[in-house]
Amino acid sequence: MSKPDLLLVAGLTPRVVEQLEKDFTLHRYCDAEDKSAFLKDVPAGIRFVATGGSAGCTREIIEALPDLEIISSFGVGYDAVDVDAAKEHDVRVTNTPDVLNDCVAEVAMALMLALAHRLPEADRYLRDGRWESEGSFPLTAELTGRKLGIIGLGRIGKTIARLAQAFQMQVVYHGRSEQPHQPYTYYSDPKTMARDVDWLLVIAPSTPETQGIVNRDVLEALGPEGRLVNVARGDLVDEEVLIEMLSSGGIAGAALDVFAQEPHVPEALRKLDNVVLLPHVGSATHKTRAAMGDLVVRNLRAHLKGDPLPTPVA
Ligand code: 8YV
Repeated sequence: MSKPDLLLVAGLTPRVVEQLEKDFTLHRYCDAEDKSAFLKDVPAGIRFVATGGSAGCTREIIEALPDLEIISSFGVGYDAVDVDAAKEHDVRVTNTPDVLNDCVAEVAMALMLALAHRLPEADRYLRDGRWESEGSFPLTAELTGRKLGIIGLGRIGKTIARLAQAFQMQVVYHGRSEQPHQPYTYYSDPKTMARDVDWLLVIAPSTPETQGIVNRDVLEALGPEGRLVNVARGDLVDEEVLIEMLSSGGIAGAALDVFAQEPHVPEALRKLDNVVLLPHVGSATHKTRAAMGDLVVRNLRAHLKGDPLPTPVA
């Protein structure tokens, strides 16, 4: 029996591709130079799409595949999938939640530690021979006893909160609504929370409601002693205002894993000393990426067999 056709919208890991090839015939939209021409030429009757990262699974793609049944997306955030178009056409969408919680939470803590103790700068100081020529590195700050405000107390947010508590940080949060049975104080307004915390950490999904949530008002409320961490999506923070505030001392620093126009990171941000910048590596360990990839495949195979989907999006 011939294998069903699958459109590969994003270039996924070799491990995922290898597994998919066992059950599907892959059509590599991700590698096509002329995307529209490629879409016109794909075989009729494609029911499966695999995608991920920032590669958009757009309305154009969804509507070009009238028999499409499922989009399996690599990553917990599925903002690059046009979910409205999928819904309209009865296409199911899956993502890869939970398996990345610990990894992203570790990276969030690593970013906070790196920024507080100025670790990348201290490393450069030593390598540049300045310890020998200029003496001790300047004194820094620590996390212990500080107050952390989390925007987005979802699965990853809760994991970060638990790690932060181990550092004796006081955790508070903002989200769409107050969650019952959480030990952390809830703020309905991000600006009020920003005023009250030392660290503001963003780990909410990118939706029309959260885009630009960290705006000038919130950053001004965070203030000259406050630090921002973003491990969610670049579009939750007004990047231009952030650069302005970091440059003028309006806030003390920022640690960022995500940016507005990835992989482009503004030169003005790269020049600053009071930032720690990572190339979107929150989930980028062998173990976590393998688990995420396996979930992409499990969702597609479940759909193929008519079994319940392991991780459909709400
Ligand atoms: C990945 C992510 O880096 O899960 C997410 O939403 O942003 C990250 O884990 C992303 O999916 C890239 O493939």
